[in-house]
Amino acid sequence: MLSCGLVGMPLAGKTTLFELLTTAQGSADSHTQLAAGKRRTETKLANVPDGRVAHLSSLFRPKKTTYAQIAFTDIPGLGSAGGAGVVGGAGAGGGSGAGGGGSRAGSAAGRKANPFLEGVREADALVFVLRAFNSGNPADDLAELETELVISDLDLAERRLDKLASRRNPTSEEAAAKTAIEACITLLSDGTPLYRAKELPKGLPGEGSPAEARIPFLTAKRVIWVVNLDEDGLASHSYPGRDELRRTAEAQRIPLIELAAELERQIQALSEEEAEVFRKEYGITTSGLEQLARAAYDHLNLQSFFTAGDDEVKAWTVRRGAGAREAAGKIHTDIERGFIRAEVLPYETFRQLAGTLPPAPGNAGERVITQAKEKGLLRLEGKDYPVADGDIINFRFAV
Ligand SMILES: Nc1nc2c(ncn2[C@@H]2O[C@H](COP(=O)(O)OP(=O)(O)OP(=O)(O)O)[C@@H](O)[C@H]2O)c(=O)[nH]1
Ligand SMILES: [Mg+2]
Repeated sequence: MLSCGLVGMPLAGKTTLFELLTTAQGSADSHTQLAAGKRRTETKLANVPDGRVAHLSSLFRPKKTTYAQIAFTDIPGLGSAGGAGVVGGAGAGGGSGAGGGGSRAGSAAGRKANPFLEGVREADALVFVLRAFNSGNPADDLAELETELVISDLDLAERRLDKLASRRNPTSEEAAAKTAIEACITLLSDGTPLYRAKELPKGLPGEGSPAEARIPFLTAKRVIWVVNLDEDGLASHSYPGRDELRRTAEAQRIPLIELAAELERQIQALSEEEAEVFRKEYGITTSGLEQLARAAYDHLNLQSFFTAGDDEVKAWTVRRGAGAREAAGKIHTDIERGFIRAEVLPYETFRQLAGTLPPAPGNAGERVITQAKEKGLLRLEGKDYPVADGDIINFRFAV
């Protein structure tokens, strides 16, 4: 499952956004008071909103409907409130704000004990929460956040470099890695987080390398920028440095989302009718969760395919470019191993067909599939068929 870590300066609205993303509309605890300055790392799952799943479910009327999920983690602890200088300095990890962690002379121990870096490390993607309310300037938050992560990566790069430099007879991979790490250090020393570089230096131990050879750079993770606005900012579409931030985001292909977490959270607690009125008033057409989920899927090259039947309608997540057999493996290794064929119907075709069907008894979803079969629209695909976003798939397999 895709995991996204929320990071930001103190009081940027991380916890507010976290609650917004992970609390279903109208649910009982949507009024819970935020624990101010909460330092604990917390993870909760959110359903990825998808109108296609809802539609399929309304026709198949299955016993169970399962949306794709994203795990969001509220990662506190960056900056003065949660432990100043979490990276670098001797007090790495503890910081006075954390409430007396004892002495941490050895920086290695500090690194281990640092919940902020630990949280960042575990996330697939990072959501930078940048404060634009109360006269905050998101660009300042961004700069501070990036500096912290860059310092941590520099430290990591230098340690790896030392290790490699001590090799007597380096392999060609090790020699290439050394050059690549040096290039990373040049970028990082310049203050450039690796996700902002046009491409990563060639030669870094990648997917094919053993886990211990890979270098878990924090700034190489995919990043999404969220500018957290107040009502006025949302209404006027303005905040300090907006034009430049948007230009940068576009040039570097970084998803930029502007939302008002606190306002959306208040709206979330209302009844659906009331909420609709307020959303209209503020021009909120897409919820924060939907915006973030879309950006994350896009940015991480992920897509959804569906399985649909009497028992369950379910959205599955698979990387773009994955073949049918790999997609089958998401469901069960048996289906992957015994893969014979995939019966594929794109959701769009399903939707159009469903629109032409007169009412009749029986499972409406199944009737659409039968129609598609009769019209020759249901395709039979082999194991290498590249799955497309929105494919409704029935796998034929034998074990
Ligand atoms: N006006 C406005 N206030 C907000 C917004 N988001 C959060 N706040 C307020 O800002 C304060 C801090 O919000 P939190 O969500 O606790 O911020 P945080 O980043 O989790 O803070 P720490 O965990 O203490 O670093 C709270 O009083 C929120 O109500 C927003 O979009 N607009
Ligand atoms: Mg918080």
